[in-house]
Amino acid sequence: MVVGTVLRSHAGGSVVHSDELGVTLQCAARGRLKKERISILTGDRVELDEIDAARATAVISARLERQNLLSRPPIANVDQVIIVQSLHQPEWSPLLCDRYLVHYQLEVPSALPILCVNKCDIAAPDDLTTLQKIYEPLGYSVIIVSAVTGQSMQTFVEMLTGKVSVLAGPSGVGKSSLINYLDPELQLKVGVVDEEVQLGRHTTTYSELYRIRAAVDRPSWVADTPGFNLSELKHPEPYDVFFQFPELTELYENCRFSNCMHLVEQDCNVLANLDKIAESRYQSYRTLVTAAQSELKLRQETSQKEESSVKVVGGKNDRGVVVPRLAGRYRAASRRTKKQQLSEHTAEQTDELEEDALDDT
Ligand SMILES: Nc1nc2c(ncn2[C@@H]2O[C@H](COP(=O)(O)OP(=O)(O)O)[C@@H](O)[C@H]2O)c(=O)[nH]1
Ligand SMILES: [Mg+2]
Ligand SMILES: [Zn+2]
Repeated sequence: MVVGTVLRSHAGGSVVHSDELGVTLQCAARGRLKKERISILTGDRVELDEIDAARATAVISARLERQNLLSRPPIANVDQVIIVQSLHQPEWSPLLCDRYLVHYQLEVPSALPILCVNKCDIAAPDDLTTLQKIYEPLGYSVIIVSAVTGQSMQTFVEMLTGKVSVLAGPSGVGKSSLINYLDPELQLKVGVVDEEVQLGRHTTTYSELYRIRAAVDRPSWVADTPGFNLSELKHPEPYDVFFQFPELTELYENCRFSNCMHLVEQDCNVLANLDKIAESRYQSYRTLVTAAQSELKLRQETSQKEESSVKVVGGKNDRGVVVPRLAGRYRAASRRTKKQQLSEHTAEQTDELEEDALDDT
């Protein structure tokens, strides 16, 4: 049985590379796979049949189990995510960097992302050191490179060797340039706005694995991704945000309240140790967890609204008929609603009182 890695995939078929045979083949998926709705995506490991070496074609007969799957763009079996940043052009944003870290830690929990700071040719060495001092003690590898001067590119290649890596990060930080540096023949488009609709093969709008020729001893693959804005990402659950901050998770066990979110709570061990946490990191945590909380609240409110927009009448045990509820202005407020409104009002007052009590201490 020959197994290969899908380098790119679209409706017309997939391009699959087999390390064993040392060939890249144009492949169609067996009809059965389509019928069973088994998708074939970039990064998938697949079994090959009917290999025709002369015509460089084969048939995909099965998809192996996925280790993980990135959501945007869809790429399967990612060994590591490299978060590319720059200090200038575009300006460094600690919040954006931390948001990327949270996102990809949740998507690929098996390996901490690597932080790659590109464009070191236009950054002050002191500023780069500051970044290293923030992130390295937290367990992240920080690599400082330049796709223009080639600084530390050999170390970069070593980090990619033998792995499937994905470069992620905001538009303009030099992801495509880094891949081009590794293999100038690829000629990925650089300096274009990713959001623009682009046609053609080597653009970042759909995902493709590229072989890193500079890594000679073991097959190594890298994928480019389009940049995205903070607003485009779905917020994770508040606790999920928290658990992506290693410097906070080592402190929470000594917080007084088990549901402490480490924002305003009394006897919070995180707040008591703020001097040991980088200010920008705690700020990122605050911003991200607060956004996650409000989004959660909004979601809960919306789902309640959806649920209550219909009701079941006439009979029990699924025999009833689902009918839309009348809009508010067509019906009188029930006694229950009135009572609820009253108790909500009181609850708000209690919240305010509690907040006042916290302020006082
Ligand atoms: N000074 C400097 N400019 C770079 C470097 N890498 C890329 N650039 C420039 O940054 C711009 C965006 O690069 P690109 O690779 O398209 O970024 P991407 O959107 O992350 O793929 C282009 O104009 C590149 O020439 C670098 O290391 N130093
Ligand atoms: Mg690009
Ligand atoms: Zn706490």
